[in-house]
Amino acid sequence: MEKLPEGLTIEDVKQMFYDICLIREFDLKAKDKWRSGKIGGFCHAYYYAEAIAVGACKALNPDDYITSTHRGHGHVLAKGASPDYMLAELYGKVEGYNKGKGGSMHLADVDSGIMGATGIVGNGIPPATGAGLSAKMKKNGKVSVSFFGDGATNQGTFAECLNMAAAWDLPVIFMCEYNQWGIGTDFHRVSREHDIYKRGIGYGVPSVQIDGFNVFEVYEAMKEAVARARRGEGPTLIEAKFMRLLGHHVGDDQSYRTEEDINDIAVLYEVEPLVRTREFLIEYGVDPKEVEGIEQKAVDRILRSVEFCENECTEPTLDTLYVDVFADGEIII
Ligand SMILES: Cc1ncc(C[n+]2csc(CCOP(=O)(O)OP(=O)(O)O)c2C)c(N)n1
Repeated sequence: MEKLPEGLTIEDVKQMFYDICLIREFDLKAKDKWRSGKIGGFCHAYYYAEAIAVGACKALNPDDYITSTHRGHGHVLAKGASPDYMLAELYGKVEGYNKGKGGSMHLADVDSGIMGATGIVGNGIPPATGAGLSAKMKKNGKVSVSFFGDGATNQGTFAECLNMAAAWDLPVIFMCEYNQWGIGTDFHRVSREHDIYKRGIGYGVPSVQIDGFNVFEVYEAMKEAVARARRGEGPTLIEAKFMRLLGHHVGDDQSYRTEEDINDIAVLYEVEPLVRTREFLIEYGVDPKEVEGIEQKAVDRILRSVEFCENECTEPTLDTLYVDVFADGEIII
C-alpha cells in the first residue's frame, strides 16, 4: 500500500478523492452535453489527469495564482471554482464566469486565484510568470502555477519564462502535464529529448519527473516546490508524466492512434487516478460504502449544476453581443 504523505490526513485524502470525482463527473457531463448539442465550441476533457490538478492545488493557498490551458476544467475546479458557474460558461449562459462569452477554453475566476485559461498553446505561461513577478515585488508571499501540456514545451514562451523566472528567482511553478500527445502528434515525433524535466536543468531550475497518475506524488512535488518558492529560492519545473487515455477533444475518435498503441495503454485504466485513489482509501480501511458515498456526492453535485444551467440560467440577449468584447475594428452586421 502507498504511504499517506506527510502533511495529509485521511480526511484530506477523502476530500481529494471527492475533487477527483467532481472533475471526472463534470467532464463526463460536459462530453454528453456537447454531443447532444447543448454545449457549443471546442471542449477538451480533463479526466484521467485529475491527480495533477488535485495534487497540485492541494499544496496551494486559496489566494495563490494559477493559469490554465485549453484543457482546463480540472485546474479550475481543483482551485475552488464553482461547478455551477463553470458549466453555465460552457452552456453560454449569462451566469457563466465570463458571461458565457469565453466558453470551455477561457475560464477565469480571479477571486479564486484563477487568472485565466487560454486556447493558445503555451499562452498561460507568461501571465503566470508575471503573477510571480508581481508576488515578488509586492512581497505578499503568494506563488503562481502555470499548468501546460508537453506540446507547450516546444513554444518559445516556455523557454523565455523559465529563464526569466530562474534569473529573477520568481515564485513560479511550471507544471507540465506530459500526456505524450498534442492533438494527433506523438511528442516523441517532434522532440529528440523526451525527458522534459531536463530542459529545466539547462536553465538552472530544480526539476523533477513524477508519475502524473499519482495524486500523492504530485502533492509532494508541489509541496516542495511551493516551499522553495515561498522561501524566495525561485521556480521549479515539474514534469508530471502520464498518458492521454481519451481523445484530444470530446468529439475526437482518435483514428490516428495505432491498434498497438491502444492495446499498450489498456492496462493504464487500472492505475488512473480515480481507481487508484479509491483503492488507497479502501486499503487504508475506509468503509467502501463511505467511498461510494463520496462518488455519489460528486455525481449529485454535478447533476445540480446541470439543472442550474438548464432550468435557472439566462440566455444572453442580442444587444449584449459586443459588450465586454475588446477586439478593435469596425463591426459589420
Ligand atoms: C500556438 C498554438 N498552436 C497550435 C494550436 C492548436 N492546438 C490546440 S491544442 C494543441 C495540442 C496541445 O498539446 P499539449 O500542449 O500537449 O496539450 P494537451 O492537449 O495534450 O493537453 C494544438 C497544437 C494552438 N491552439 N495554439
